[in-house]
Amino acid sequence: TGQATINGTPVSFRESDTILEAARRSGHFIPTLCELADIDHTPGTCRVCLVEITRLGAQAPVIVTACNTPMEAGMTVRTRTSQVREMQRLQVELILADHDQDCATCIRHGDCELQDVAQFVGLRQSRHTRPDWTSSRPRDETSPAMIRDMGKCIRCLRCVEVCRREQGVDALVFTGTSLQANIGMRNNLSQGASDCVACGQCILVCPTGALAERDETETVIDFLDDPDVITVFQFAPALRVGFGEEFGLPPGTNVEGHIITALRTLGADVVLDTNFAADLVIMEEGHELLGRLKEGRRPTFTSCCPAWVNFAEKLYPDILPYVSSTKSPQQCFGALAKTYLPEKMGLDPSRLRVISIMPCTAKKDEAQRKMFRQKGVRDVDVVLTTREFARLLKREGIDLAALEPSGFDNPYMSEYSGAGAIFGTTGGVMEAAVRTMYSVVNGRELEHIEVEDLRGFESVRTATIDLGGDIGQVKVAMCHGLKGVRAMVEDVLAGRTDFDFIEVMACPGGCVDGGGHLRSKKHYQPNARKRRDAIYEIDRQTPRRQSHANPQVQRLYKEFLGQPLSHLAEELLHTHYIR
Ligand code: HC0
Ligand code: SF4
Repeated sequence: TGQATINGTPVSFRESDTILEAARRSGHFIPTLCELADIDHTPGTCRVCLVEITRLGAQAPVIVTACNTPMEAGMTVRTRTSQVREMQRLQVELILADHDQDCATCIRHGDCELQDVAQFVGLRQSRHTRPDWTSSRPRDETSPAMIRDMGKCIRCLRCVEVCRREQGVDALVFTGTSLQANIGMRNNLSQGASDCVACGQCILVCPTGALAERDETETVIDFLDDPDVITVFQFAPALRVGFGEEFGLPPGTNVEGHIITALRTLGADVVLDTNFAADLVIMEEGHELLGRLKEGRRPTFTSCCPAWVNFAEKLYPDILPYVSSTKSPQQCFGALAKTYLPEKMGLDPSRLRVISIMPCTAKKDEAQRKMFRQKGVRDVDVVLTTREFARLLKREGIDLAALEPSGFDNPYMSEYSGAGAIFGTTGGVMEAAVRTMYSVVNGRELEHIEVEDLRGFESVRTATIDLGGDIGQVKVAMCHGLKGVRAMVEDVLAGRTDFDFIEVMACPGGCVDGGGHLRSKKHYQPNARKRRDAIYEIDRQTPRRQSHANPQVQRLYKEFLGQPLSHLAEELLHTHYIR
């Protein structure tokens, strides 16, 4: 509610607006390295958002940082004067002087916000780089999922903000001063030993190559290249609705068919779907839950999100007895891919390598757990995040958008129901479970299978569902984002709740906004709504919408497992988490 001018154009602004906010809304770009839309950043940290302002009645202009200077009526703002550009260049030079500039080998090569800003301000020479630059800041490789390369860190503090305020884990801290200033793990621990749960949310906001997944694309190329190896690929429910963005397709485009073609182009031997295993998990977890309800054991927490399992193990081990014993879809898939699949297809299991593509960093960690091995052999051999898969395609010269989509052709582990598809968004596992449990209890299908009460974006949502029969009403909750999860766990441990079933996804939004998904340079969580709408659209388009109606799941039980919770099912598809 005021008037000012930016670059000679009149703009109106709201009372609380900073110069950055008003400029952005009126289409004037100002570079930022610490600020990122929708996170609560520490203003004035990177100091590249410099602008020239002349206040009403002032004699001369001054240079200020746009992110923490409020708009004033009658103010004149200029973002591109030669003095502004000169000062921004100096600022970027100073950041670069204390930054590992081995850009050609960096995981962010060609996709780095620091490079973008250096180009924007017109920096052509970096005068302060010493040829013998070595960082006193460590490279931490102790997490199975991620690498922290602190020589590349510019101390923008976005990661600290996200870990603390969005996730409530608070594993990251600012340490030291001056040239020793650094982002470290709390209590000076290594990442592996720290409270970090490998959710990867900090990676999504890092502007440089300082935080990244552990890159395993080389291993996948080795497998593809080895004539003795049979590669079996699975990809996650949420991958297909977020991956097209990297190749210029509109957010929310379903690129399932493109991904299948891309994998075949790479030379994959067998292309299958994690959605199939999501249906299977509903069969196992649904029956497990009904059993627990009859015994009066409550609540049961879902177990398919590995960052949540890490969180429970590290921070709230007392909650572990309440976590479902059913393995995640990724791990159920792996266990069957090394037993059922080779039996059916006549393959030598020792030659199989299972490769997952997941929008998740913690899935790397999950796949390495000792409990998810049979006779020492991993059920899932390697996990690529969405970002690594994009990198792999680019390395191999494959443009996803130019491919002709194709379909699955495997009769054992590729078909899925709408219930399996919606696992990729918060509330999806719950909705899928309700559809199947209702049918088990009543012997008929739920009339309105789209359960609106379970859909939404609030970090904790609750509902009461009538399952009928001898079960009756159940109270359910869905939490996403670890901050809400922490509050829920504390309530449960203190006996303040009466929930029967609680779905947990560590990442705010669920897998559609997973910490292994593509990064956006504009927002912390880009396109969440569109990805999620696309997932619900897949559900609507799928001929069968309940997990128990999946013909390949029915076949698996008939020809291999027997029934849900059978001895073999327990052996392959269940685990337990130890305090
Ligand atoms: Fe998810 Fe999953 S839904 S965790 O969010 O349950 O990553 O997409 O693959 O395993 O299915 C991620 C997504 C999966 C698993 C499934 C679950
Ligand atoms: Fe925090 Fe998650 Fe990053 Fe670990 S991975 S430091 S828990 S945001």
